[in-house]
Amino acid sequence: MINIAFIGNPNVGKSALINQISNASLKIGNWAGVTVERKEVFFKVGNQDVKLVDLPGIYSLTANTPEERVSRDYLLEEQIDVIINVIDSTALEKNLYLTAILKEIGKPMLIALNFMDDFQKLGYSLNKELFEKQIGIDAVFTSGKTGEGVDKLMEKAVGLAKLHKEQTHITYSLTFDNMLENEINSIKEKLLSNSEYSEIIKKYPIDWVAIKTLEEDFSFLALIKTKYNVDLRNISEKEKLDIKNRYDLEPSDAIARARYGTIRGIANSTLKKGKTNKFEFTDKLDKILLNKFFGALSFAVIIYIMFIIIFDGAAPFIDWVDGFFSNFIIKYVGHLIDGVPAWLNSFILDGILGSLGGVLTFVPLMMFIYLFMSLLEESGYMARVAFIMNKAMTKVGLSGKAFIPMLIGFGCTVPAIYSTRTLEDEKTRRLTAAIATFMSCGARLPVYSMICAAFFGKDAAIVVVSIYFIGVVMALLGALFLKRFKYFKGDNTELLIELPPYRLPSFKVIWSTMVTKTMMYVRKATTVILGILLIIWVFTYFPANGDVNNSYLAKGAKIVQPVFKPTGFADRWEPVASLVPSVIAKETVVAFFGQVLLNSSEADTKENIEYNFFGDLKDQIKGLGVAGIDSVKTLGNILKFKSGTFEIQDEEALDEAAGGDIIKAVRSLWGDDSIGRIRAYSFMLYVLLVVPCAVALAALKQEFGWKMLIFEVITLSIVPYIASTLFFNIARLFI
Ligand SMILES: Nc1nc2c(ncn2[C@@H]2O[C@H](COP(=O)(O)OP(=O)(O)OP(=O)(O)O)[C@@H](O)[C@H]2O)c(=O)[nH]1
Ligand SMILES: [Mg+2]
Repeated sequence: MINIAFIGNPNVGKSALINQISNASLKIGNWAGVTVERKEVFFKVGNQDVKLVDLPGIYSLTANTPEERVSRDYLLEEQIDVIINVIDSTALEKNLYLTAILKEIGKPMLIALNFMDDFQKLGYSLNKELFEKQIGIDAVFTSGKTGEGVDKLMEKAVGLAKLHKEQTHITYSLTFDNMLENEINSIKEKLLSNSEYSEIIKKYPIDWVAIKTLEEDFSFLALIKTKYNVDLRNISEKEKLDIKNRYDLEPSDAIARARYGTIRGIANSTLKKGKTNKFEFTDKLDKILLNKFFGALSFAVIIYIMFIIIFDGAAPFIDWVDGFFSNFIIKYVGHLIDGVPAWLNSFILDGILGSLGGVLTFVPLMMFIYLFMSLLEESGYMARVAFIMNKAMTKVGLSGKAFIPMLIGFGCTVPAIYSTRTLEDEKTRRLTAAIATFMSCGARLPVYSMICAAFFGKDAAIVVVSIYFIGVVMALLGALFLKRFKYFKGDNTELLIELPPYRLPSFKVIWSTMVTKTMMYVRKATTVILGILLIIWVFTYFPANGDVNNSYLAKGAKIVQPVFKPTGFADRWEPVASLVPSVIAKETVVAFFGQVLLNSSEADTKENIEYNFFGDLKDQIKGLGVAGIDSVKTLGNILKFKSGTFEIQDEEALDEAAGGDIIKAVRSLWGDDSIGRIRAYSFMLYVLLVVPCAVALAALKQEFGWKMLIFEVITLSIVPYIASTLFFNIARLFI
């Protein structure tokens, strides 16, 4: 097995390259800090097994944030056969600084000159032979977008690994000036002459150790102290003094300057830039999108359009899947198993198919969300959002950078929690993770969609947006509040964020991101969620043989029901019961309603059903086509500033609609209640603010420990209760 580590500055396409090489689906995005943890991909080059290791982007090996520490620790501590140093070839000079540092750690190394497509488009050219000679490392032009060059890159990497198989370190010529080199050599002699140091220089390349003592690299020296019980701090006193006297600079600055000098020399003699300015288009667009006034306005418009397209675009497909399940699959499976015992009939139709139908109905919605998240991420707008939100975020004691995890939270809370690793300060990270749970995650959206379609008809989109908005407001208020506590009050860091150039997202990337994430949703639906719901089914079927209202679950829920009464949604036991499985995954709420409320209602009308399998199949396919056309048609609504989400206006239309079974069933909860809408809204509010799913809790525990986990579970049990109760009791005064 050959171990290949991908190292480079943030946003240079490390993850994209690995995806191209191995068909993996690592997360990529056009901003700095997408990858925050180590990811390994196993692959074969010819018949050679290789391990590709994706790491967070870094600018140097001085680690300030947890994500940077991941890369640094991996580089220093793990057995790496080859480093592939990925470089944005359109920003060569800036990227080579890290290359210079990487040479010091003495591992076989290759350079991937990535972004070759942009490089060519901009009319740049590089004298590659001379470049390789001067830097002392082989380079291969690659593109993480088209995949060009990746085969050659891998071939070379494997060759290089085999060539240096037996060596622990290789020595590159480090091109500092004579004076610095002499000082480094003098420290090296000391390291060699004393046996106390022999273990250290066996593990770490001697050049690296010498340079680190000069630079007074705190974390490295501390590491040596704990690992070998050797204090290297004083070994280079004389040399440091010499350097200070000679350059009038701190040794670390003198070394940095020397590295820059060498790099500039290499870039000047080998690279020719084209006439076009890389940032021309970006600068123009940013004049509007980052403008003080238009920036916020365009952000609002973009988010608005995004939501409209998500809801309206997905609605016809949701209807179709719903109909496909109830009018086709359940119908024919029911027909097929006609005559089996009643409990088995219920197990298959309600337990399995009812639950699956419930979650899978919302697959189209998920696809649309993932599509838009990926567009936001790939275009380069994500980093801008941090910039635009900076002012608002500063008011609550955070920087705009903390808004990125929050925005990621709209997709899923789990990556949102991990992405706080890009923030410098531990307390700020805690605070950001704590409030990111208020950002409504994708799994909650089906719950709102279902409830809104059932109770809010035409106003569905605006109602859902209001829920999201409340989530954001709660997050900001939460920050204001939590900041008072020492546990959460971090340093108020300045916004230091790199704005990447805007890029036209590649269709392939967007598509495959959407497919990968949708498949993950489907897998979750057909495994974990289905499993939970089968257990739930047992409790809904027994002991009353299918009479849900007298089932164990109903009895249990009725016991706690009074506690939830003030929230308004607990006049029915079903919503209360649905909260139990939702702790594991939020999607279970919809599946639960599908299972409990639908509950083989067709049983008694069976005689009148006509069975014509191929005819029905044809209708279903036709229906899908119609859904596609309807979905495209909704695009017109954006221009008209009008939303037509789930346009089911009256009972009659509802009955005529092809699908809508689940929605109809949910309607039966409070459809006739004059304050039904308030109850429904209160329920959504509760789902928004309640404790996140089990996976997110595990992530919180892993990143921040038990204390944080307990804190979150307690507050997120109290907050939604209070919010729903307040809302319900105030809102009903106005009805
Ligand atoms: N045009 C073009 N775009 C690329 C290329 N390689 C990557 N990209 C895009 O550049 C952006 C950054 O790619 P990532 O793979 O996420 O970068 P990374 O180096 O892993 O970034 P971090 O994980 O943040 O350190 C994404 O939007 C990619 O689609 C390339 O060769 N050409
Ligand atoms: Mg990455």
